Amino acid sequence: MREFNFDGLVGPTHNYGGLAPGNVASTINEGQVSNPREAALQGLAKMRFVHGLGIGQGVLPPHPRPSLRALRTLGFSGSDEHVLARASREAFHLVRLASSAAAMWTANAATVAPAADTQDHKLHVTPANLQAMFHRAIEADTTTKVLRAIFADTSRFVVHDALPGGGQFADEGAANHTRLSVSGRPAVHVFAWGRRAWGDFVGPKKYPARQTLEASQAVARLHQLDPERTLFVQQTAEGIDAGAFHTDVLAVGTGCFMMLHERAFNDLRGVIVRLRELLGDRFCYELATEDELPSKDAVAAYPFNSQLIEKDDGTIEILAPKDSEETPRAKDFLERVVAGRNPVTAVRYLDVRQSMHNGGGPACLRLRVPLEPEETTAISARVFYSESLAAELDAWVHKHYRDRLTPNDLSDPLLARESMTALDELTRILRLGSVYDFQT
Ligand code: SUG
Repeated sequence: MREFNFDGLVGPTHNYGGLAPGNVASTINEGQVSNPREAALQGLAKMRFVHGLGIGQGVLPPHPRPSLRALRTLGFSGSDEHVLARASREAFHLVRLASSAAAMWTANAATVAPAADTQDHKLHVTPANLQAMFHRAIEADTTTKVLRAIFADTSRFVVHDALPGGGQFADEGAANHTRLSVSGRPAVHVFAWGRRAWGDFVGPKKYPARQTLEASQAVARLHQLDPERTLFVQQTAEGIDAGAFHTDVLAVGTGCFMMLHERAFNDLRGVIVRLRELLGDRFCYELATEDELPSKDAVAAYPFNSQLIEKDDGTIEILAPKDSEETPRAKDFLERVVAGRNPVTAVRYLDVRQSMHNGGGPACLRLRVPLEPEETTAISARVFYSESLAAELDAWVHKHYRDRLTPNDLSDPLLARESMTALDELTRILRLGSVYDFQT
């Protein structure tokens, strides 16, 4: 089995809408001028880098934005130009919501369980409903279509419907899920949640908790995971209130290793003890205390939103955002991890600043999909990274993307048209067929 990181290509409307309360970067950077071309190229550079390390790399396409379909469902009608003009005049904030390129953070696209872990030995994927926020909830339909176009072989893959609506089943996908494994033992799945729909809990006071326990439990059931090896842990209220809206802001894990902040989970000691029981002594972790690395710095610099790159020899390299290199406490922590008794041998820093300014680091930008060799060959869409695909995507970005976008530009009907033209062409490059509403 080999893990593929499916990165989201940043869309042509990438902008700073200030749309996500509880996501500090999104709030701070509201209204800034964005550079969609640079954002997309930073994403492609990350894919090239990871692929160069010998790691499986895939790509997921952006969604049509502004979503004229979303605006139509809200009562704006007529031609595309009419819809956009009237919505801009009467309810510009809805245009902003319908224009977010947030589908780029594919850690929120879905939760995945590899065939090795499921009862029916198929790979299970549940697209996230992203109920917590409108600008993200509109992703689920297209995500489902795209994932079904890629994981089309129903003898091997099950792409479920997103969980049904209602805030009780709010699901944010893999950003709240970690799969851990050591050779010789079945894997363990850790699902984290921020609130529960039924039953008491102590939640955050300042910012919203997005994922519900009930959603996590439903995904685990759909994926036919072994209940004995599935943990449901609560994100701390303090962590969410510090800006850790998803678990992957304060914790990351792969194989036998986890790197986490003490404000990641409630009952942290209990969680560690249970992981040791299930995974044995080879499980190891590095923990940052609030003293060593204040959660404020962790949220600003995203050291836990690193990708952990597992090499064939079992060693791990940390792929951290450049912002962590520039934040002394975050950098010191990462260097301590490299020096520690664990499989980590190096940290490398990457510039994904366009994404970071909206609260999305390296780990947010990718969906992990562990695939068997036969599963890889069963996928006919051209979504696996190669130098020739990268060169085409690079040229495609240069051809279609603007290098400057202000909030007011979102009302420009030409931008909507450019975005549709670009995405239509992209589905041909990626051999996805028709997956967008404007194509049907
Ligand atoms: O849902 N930002 C995204 C960032 C998602 C990061 N993903 C993970 N942690 N896995 C969010 O908060 C901001 C959009 C704006 O403000 O324009 C936004 O939606």
